[in-house]
Amino acid sequence: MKQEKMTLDEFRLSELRLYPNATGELSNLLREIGLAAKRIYSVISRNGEPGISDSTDMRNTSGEIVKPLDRYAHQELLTVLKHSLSCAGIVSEEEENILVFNNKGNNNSRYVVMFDPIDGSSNCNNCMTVGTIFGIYRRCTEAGTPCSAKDFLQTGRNLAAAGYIIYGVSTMMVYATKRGVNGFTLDPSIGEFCLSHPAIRCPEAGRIYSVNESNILNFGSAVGQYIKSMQQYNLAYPGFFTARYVGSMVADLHRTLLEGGIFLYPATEDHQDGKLRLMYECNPFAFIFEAAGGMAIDGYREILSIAPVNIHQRTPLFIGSRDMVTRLSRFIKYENRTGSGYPPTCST
Ligand code: AHM
Ligand code: MG
Repeated sequence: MKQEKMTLDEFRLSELRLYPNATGELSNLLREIGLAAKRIYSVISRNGEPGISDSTDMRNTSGEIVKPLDRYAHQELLTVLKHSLSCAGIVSEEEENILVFNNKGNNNSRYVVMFDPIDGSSNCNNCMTVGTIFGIYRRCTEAGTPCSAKDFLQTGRNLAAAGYIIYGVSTMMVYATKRGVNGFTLDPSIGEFCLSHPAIRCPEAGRIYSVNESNILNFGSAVGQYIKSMQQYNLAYPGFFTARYVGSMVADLHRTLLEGGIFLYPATEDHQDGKLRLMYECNPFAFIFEAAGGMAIDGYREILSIAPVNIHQRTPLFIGSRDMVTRLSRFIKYENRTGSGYPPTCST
């Protein structure tokens, strides 16, 4: 008889048995995030839910377009996390300030959660892949009190868990703890995420680069030279490197995690900090990639070592297979040392 795959809950229970003192709060959080994801998936898969696709777009405090689906997903995550009593407060891309769940039950929780409810939402209307990204911190303030900014403004290194949900051809939840990275595919027939990708490792070597190449002339010369060096390599070895860019970070990074490669979102002349957000986009992915053997830097430092000062701050991001990120960082170091671009024909 065919062996049924373990559900997310069964998997968490099997992990909990290894830690007799664990409270199960982290497992509750993952279950609740999974529940919100199923509700979001249900709306996305119907693509045309009245009041979601029809409403007018708004703008957030950074002037970016907020789609009705962004608001819906934000509200679903907020509600499940508040009800779960395992979360003391949240930070969301869609909310300017920290939301403190200041009541007795939530104050007793040891965790806070940061999330981007729908990443890549500009792709929604085109039926393309989008995702949800989350990071979970253990509080540094005392349980029993309301959480505060201190609990959120921790380096990514302190994350207890981080993950994403990808709403694509199938819907998957991938999450990492320091123990490793596991992927669960939603089985709509039973409404459960089931273990489909155990112990994910990011291939050490990659051949796919993922970048919005239309901006290449605005990137620093090291990043531009790095990209050109791969194109020149292809003159001698056609097809060795290839480019893929969905424009939905969750989709581009899911592929990079499973197949290897590098994803680049550099600074440009007019956006010195890049576009992507440190706390709920870059840190969660940096944590996942490191747990899977990959690497994530801002060009100079490991993403996970950046001390945050603002919950919505941005950072350049270079992330993926260790060999590709390491090679890019050599281009950047060379440029810093000499003030000129790395000779693209230089051996790695
Ligand atoms: P969002 O959170 O507002 O959707 O923005 C983040 C998205 C990422 O998913 C994606 O990698 C990037 O923006 C694409 O930006 P660009 O269009 O500049 O290439
Ligand atoms: Mg985003």
